[in-house]
Amino acid sequence: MKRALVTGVTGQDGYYLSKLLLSKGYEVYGLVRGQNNPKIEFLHEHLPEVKILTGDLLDVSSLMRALAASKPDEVYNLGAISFVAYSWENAFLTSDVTGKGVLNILEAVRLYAGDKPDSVRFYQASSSEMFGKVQHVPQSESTLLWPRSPYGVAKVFGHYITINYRESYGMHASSGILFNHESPMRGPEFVTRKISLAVAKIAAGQQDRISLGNIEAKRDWGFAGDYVDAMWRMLQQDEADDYVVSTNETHSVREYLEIAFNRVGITDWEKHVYQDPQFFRPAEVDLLIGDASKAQAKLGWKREVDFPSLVTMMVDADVERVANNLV
Ligand code: NAP
Ligand code: G4F
Repeated sequence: MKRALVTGVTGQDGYYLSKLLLSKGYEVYGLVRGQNNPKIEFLHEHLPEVKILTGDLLDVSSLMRALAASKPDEVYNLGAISFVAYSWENAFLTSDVTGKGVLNILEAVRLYAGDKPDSVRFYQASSSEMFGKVQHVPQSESTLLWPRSPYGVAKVFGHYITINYRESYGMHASSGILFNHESPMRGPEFVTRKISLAVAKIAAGQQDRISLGNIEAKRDWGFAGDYVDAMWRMLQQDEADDYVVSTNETHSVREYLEIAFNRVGITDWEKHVYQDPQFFRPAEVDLLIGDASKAQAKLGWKREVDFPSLVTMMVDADVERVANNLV
C-alpha cells in the first residue's frame, strides 16, 4: 500500500485528490493547520479514511514531524493562501505561505529522504496565475512568466524552487501548472462559486442581485476532479517534470453568468448583476488559455468535463443546497 501526505487537504483539491488516492488504495495522510480547525469535522464526515496530522507550511519542524509520522512515498503540496484578491491585502503572509512554504516542505522532504533524495516523490501546485500578463497565447510550459499579483509572484518562487531542488539534489519533484479548476467544493470567494451560489439564491427568491468586478476577464476553466488525476499521473512518471494542465479553451465571466442564469430559467440576467469597484483588482490577468498537449501526450491525461457541464454541475449543486437550507 502506497502512502501519500497531502498538504491543503481541507481545500477543494485536497478533497478530490484524497478521494482519488483512497480509491487507488493509498493510505492518505492530510496536513491540517491551526488549533481546532473547524474543517477537521468536515474531513471526519466526508473523508473518514484520511489520517489527520497537524502542521503548518510556516513551521518546518511540524512538517518534519508529519513526514516522520506518515512515511510517505508521495507528497502533494496543495497548501497555500490561494485567493488572488486577498494576496494584495496580505502580501507578506502570502509570500511566506504560498512562496516560502514550498521551500519549507521541500527542505523537510530533502532532510527526511536523506541519501535517497528521489525516494519521496513531490508534487508542487503551481498556477496559471504565474503567466499573468500573458506573453504568448496559448500558454505552455515554456511561456515566459509575468505574474500580476503577490500570489502569482509567490507561486513563481514556489515553481522555480521546486525545479531547483530537482536539479540540485536529484529529487523527484514535479510542478503542475494548473489552470483554473472548479467544482461544487470551490470556496465561495472564487467567482464561479460566488455566481453559482448567488444564482441559486436568486432563483429561490432569497437574493435579488450579485455584485461582481471585471466580468470580461477570461479563464481556461476545468473541473477539479479531472485535474487531480493529472497530479497523480505526474508522480507516476519515471522522471519528474513540469506540465501545464488546462482545457485549451477560454471563456469569460460573462459567459459563465449567462449559462448559470439560463440553467435556472433566467434569461434577462443582466438586471441581477452589478459591478462594484471593490471587486476589481489592482492588476488584472485578462486572458488565460492553456496548451496542455505535453500532459496529454506524456501523461495520457484528458479532461472529461466541458465548460457548460461544469457550470451546470455547480449551479445544480447550489440549487440543491439552497433547497435543503445547507447554505
Ligand atoms: P484552497 O481550496 O484555497 O485550499 C488551500 C489549502 O491550503 C487549504 O486546505 C488551507 O487550509 C491550506 N493552507 C493555507 N495556509 C496554510 C498553511 N500555512 N499551512 C498549511 N496549509 C495551509 O485551494 P485549492 O483550490 O484546493 O488549490 C490547491 C492548490 O492549488 C493551492 O496551492 C492553489 O494555490 C493551487 N492552484 C489552484 C488552482 C485552482 O484553480 N483551484 C489553480 C492553480 C493552482 P485551511 O482550510 O485551514 O485554510
Ligand atoms: O475566481 P477568481 O478569484 O480566480 P483567479 O483569480 O483566476 O485565481 C484562481 O485561479 C488561479 C489559476 O489561474 C489559481 F492559482 C488561484 O489559486 C485561484 O484558484 O477570479 C477569476 C476572474 C478574475 O479575473 C477576477 O477579476 O474573475 C474575475 N472576477 C470578477 N468579479 C471576480 C469577481 N473574481 C472574484 N473572486 N470575485 C468577483 O466578484
